[in-house]
Amino acid sequence: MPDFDLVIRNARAVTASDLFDCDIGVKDGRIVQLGQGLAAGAREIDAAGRHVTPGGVDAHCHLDQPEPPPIRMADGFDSGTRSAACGGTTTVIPFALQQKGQSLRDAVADYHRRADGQAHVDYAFHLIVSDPTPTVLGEELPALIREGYTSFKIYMTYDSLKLDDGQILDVLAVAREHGAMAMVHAENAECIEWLSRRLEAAGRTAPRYHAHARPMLVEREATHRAIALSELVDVPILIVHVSGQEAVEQIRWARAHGLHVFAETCPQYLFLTAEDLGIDDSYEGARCVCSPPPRGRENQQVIWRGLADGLFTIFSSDHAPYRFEGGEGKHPGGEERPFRHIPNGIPGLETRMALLWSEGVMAGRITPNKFVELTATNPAKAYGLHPRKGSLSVGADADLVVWDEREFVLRNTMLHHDVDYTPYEGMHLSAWPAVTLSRGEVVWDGAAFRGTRGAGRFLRCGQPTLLPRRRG
Ligand code: DUC
Ligand code: ZN
Ligand code: ZN
Repeated sequence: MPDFDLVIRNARAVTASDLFDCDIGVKDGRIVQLGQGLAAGAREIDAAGRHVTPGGVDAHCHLDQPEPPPIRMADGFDSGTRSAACGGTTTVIPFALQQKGQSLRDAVADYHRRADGQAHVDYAFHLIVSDPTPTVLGEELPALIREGYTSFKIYMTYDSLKLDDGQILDVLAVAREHGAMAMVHAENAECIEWLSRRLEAAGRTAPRYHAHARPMLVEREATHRAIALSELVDVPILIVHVSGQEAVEQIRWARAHGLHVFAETCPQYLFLTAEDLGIDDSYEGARCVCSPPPRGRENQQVIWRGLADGLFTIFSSDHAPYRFEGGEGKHPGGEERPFRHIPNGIPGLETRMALLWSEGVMAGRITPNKFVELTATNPAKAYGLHPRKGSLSVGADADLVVWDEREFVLRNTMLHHDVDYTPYEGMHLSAWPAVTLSRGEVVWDGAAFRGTRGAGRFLRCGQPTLLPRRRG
């Protein structure tokens, strides 16, 4: 009987702190030994000097969220987690979204129905709290936190989701009392509404005006306000999808004042600019309509610097998948619509890891350790999944990526989502996963998807471990 179900030989193992050569022994889906010259495994993969990292934890993605007809998200848990696996992501944390008037418990039950038996890799849920009634604040949210839904997103914009400042304070107080992580979408709703109406009145409705309706000022103001609200309640927050300089400055200010403000950014703020929404009134730019919008090119350097120097805690995709063609996505009802009515979001689950390994690690902008920290270890810690997830260590789940460092041109035809485009079409990349393992099983072999629908398990999250525990 072999000692291991699987041995990965000759790995250049990368963790958030170390880089070392070893064999990795796997049994019953977990890493059970790291060492040199391990005994035989029932299966063996020769990594021959290749980097091996923990599988990615994509802590911000939207799958199968209900939308007002005719809009429909292109990816559910089947295609979304298939594409995650092929891109080296082995844990996803999408959102269970509470509609206004809906109980939070019903929202969670609905998302479980959507995910049950569909996923190829493991998944947890963040909550989206859009209706913080006394029952939600006093009963449902505390109970759900205890049951393993330990993070929730709050929106400062979008009419159907946004909370006012008093509601945000109420929700943050629950996060403080019960040890949850509050994620904040920081954009000023009133400013966006005012600007959008003026743009529309002037006939400026092409996709590129989406960026004019959401300038960096609206993100800066809301980021500042979110920081102040969290300071008032004395609770950590995590600002999601930070897009550029002005929000970064607010977060640096908060950190310098000793506040526990964490930050996430996404590939669109490294690789897209406002020009991708269009330089004229063409509708092509609808593909890249997302919020906050991509900014001017100089902001890309600001985001790279923040990734390298520790300003950012997490690198997520904010995968929000809508097809460009047809009437269910970027052309609602089959038509070109004013920017306000274009569904917000771009696909990115499958490309997140390779974009950062290729343009971050291989291009010398960040270390391999920083890559692991941003894409796997920190998201697992922030959302209470560490060290089972996001870790290449004895006892962790054998969620691993063996990297293939070779040049190629990215095409949407290579991807496994159900979206008909990638915003990164034609990019020259120099890395892609050669193998992805989910709990020791090959789900991507470098050429084909090898997963099994339903093999992905639901994960209950513990308390965030990015900070030391509070006493009492
Ligand atoms: N912005 C969000 O806040 N969520 C989904 C996609 C987007 O662009
Ligand atoms: Zn958001
Ligand atoms: Zn989002």
